[in-house]
Amino acid sequence: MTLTVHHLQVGQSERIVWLCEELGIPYTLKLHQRDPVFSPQSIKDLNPLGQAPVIQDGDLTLCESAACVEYIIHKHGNGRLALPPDHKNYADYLYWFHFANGTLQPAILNVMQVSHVDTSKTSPAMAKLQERFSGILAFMDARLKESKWLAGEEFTAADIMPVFTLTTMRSFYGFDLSEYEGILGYLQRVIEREGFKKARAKGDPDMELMIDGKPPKPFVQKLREQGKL
Ligand SMILES: N[C@@H](CCC(=O)N[C@@H](CS)C(=O)NCC(=O)O)C(=O)O
Repeated sequence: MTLTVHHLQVGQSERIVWLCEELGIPYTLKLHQRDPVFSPQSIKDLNPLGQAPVIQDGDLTLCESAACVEYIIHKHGNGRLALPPDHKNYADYLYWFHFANGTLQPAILNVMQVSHVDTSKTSPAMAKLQERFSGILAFMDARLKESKWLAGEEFTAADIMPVFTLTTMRSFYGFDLSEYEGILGYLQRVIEREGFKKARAKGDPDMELMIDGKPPKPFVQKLREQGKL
């Protein structure tokens, strides 16, 4: 069976490319470009919800980042990059793995979506959502000051899940990370990994790393400069 990973460039499917490179498993990578902001027809043909990641393995087509990560780890990676139930950091692994799409990514999506409606950005609702998101970043920051990787001393899939939100997502909603030294040190450790470098070279060779404190240039601004929007 050949594993195929569909990656919508500048998007959260970067996690799956990165996972495959960290595991060193064979896979076919199919790149898709945004049209100009949302998914192209090629992704809609694979996923009725029109979102990436999508993986294919024989007759199977599977979506959702966390499902794809678990599937690949257990079907193709002999369980590597997951911690087993008898590992002392098993609960940490589960917590941080699910924190990424259960808490971190929804929180910034809330801020981003409300900011589109509340253009003054000063309403009590907006202030509350911002405060909540800052609290989440501070919580991660504290963890990453005491621990090299999110689940402990070992790099795991719990690290592959949240990095999109801390980096690439900031080109869609530009939050500042300057005050979070723990997170910035962590992102530096991430980009030094061979698996990460290989994934970036294959999946998004033209995209900047977005690991600085200050937010990167907005994705829509780049599209405007390229005359695509
Ligand atoms: N919870 C889903 C979210 C997937 C998702 O929102 N993907 C974005 C990429 S960042 C997408 O496909 N956007 C294009 C669109 O919605 O048209 C997952 O983790 O797989």
